[in-house]
Amino acid sequence: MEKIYWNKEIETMEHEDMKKLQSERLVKQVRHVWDNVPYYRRLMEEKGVTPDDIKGIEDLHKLPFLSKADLREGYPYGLLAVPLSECVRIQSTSGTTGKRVVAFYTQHDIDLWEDCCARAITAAGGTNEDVCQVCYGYGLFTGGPGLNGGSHKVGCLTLPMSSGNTERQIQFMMDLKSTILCCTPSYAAYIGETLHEMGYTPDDIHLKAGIFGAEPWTEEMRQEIERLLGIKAYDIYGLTETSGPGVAFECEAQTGMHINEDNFIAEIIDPDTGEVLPEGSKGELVFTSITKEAFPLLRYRTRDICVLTREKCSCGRTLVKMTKPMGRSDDMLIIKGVNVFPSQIETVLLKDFNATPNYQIVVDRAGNVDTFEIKVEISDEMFDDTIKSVEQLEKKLSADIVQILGIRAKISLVEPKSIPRSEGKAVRVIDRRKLV
Ligand code: DLL
Repeated sequence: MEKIYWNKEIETMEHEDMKKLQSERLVKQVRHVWDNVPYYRRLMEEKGVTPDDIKGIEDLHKLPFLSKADLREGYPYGLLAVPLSECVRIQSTSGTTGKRVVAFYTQHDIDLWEDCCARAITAAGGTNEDVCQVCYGYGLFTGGPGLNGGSHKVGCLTLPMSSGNTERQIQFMMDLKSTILCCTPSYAAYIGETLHEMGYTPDDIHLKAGIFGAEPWTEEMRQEIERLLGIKAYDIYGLTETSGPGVAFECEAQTGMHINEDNFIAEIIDPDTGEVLPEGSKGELVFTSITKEAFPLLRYRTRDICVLTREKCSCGRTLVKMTKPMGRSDDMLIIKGVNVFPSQIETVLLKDFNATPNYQIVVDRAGNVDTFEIKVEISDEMFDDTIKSVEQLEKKLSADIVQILGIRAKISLVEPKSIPRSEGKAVRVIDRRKLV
């Protein structure tokens, strides 16, 4: 029989038992950071909490939050909780918005992380019969190393491709009969596009599933990738700070991602007040890592906005599910004084195009006034259409943007293939104002 869980006991554990396990681990973890990380001890003292106050998960809310700013302040060794001699690896964020965050791992931490990724691969139907092509970046980025490790654990034949050289990716995919593809959703779409351009169809490849994450993607994009590659596309979530991909993963139901609660306690808070919100509310996701040794995080504010649900899942897993992140509390652009989330723009594009086209939001400043442009790539068919119909589309998009955002954007419909494709995370927003 096909194996559908990597760790059945954990993945289908009764919620009450899971809470007990989390409580035990939390108590131990709090003691560990108090004893070994002066930075944490100071934060806890400032909040008037000691390890004796934390008797279980019900006391979690007493602990201080940790943010990216703390990690930057502590850079590079300030939050390390074990001697360097016990660490075997670092990984790091791309550092596009400031100083890099460096995360440390003991061998035990690597094992747990790879185990989380193995759960994701198994949930996507992966077994030791599979050929798993990993096209996330390798190196400091966690995508490649994480899925690579998970794929080894499952026993798949692993192709450590990293990203780039798309035609070669497709050649390998055909020659080695890859069955599982791991990369960012934007790169998956690009691989699909290239496959068709090379004159092939999904019947020419052997892929059955893809595990895509590291950036926001919509249901429509899922359908598009599934169509282009003839696969089932599964979401995977994680962040460098909490180890990397595999904090949460999607199952066959494809209705949100199960959080690996034996390793991470999830909370949803109001991003403005820090208040913990009841289950089912939309808010900022906060994680406490209860099994990591080298770089444990207590109540780490991810800035990702989502909803948690405990509704029964058809796959049988009892692990809480998170929705796709709906934006980031720090992703918000303020253009001409108006709050704008890139996801709002994507919603308009979806409606007017029936699929998410390639697009880029460009914000700049002329004198003291913000300029706001949305570049949208049109398809080959539309490019051949009359100028009049293109103008009509431009007008419609412009009107819909005003309706949703309340401000006007310059809409530029651009030629097919003129917006650079991404082999890693797609760059959707170019805010030139920050460079000044
Ligand atoms: O992106 C880890 C990862 C690698 C996840 C491969 C999945 C697959 P960072 O570079 O530190 O780590 O970026 C973390 O990316 O806070 C989210 O905002 C975003 N993100 C990650 N996964 C998803 C997803 C990796 N499935 C940040 N959907 C997170 C939406 C995601 N956003």
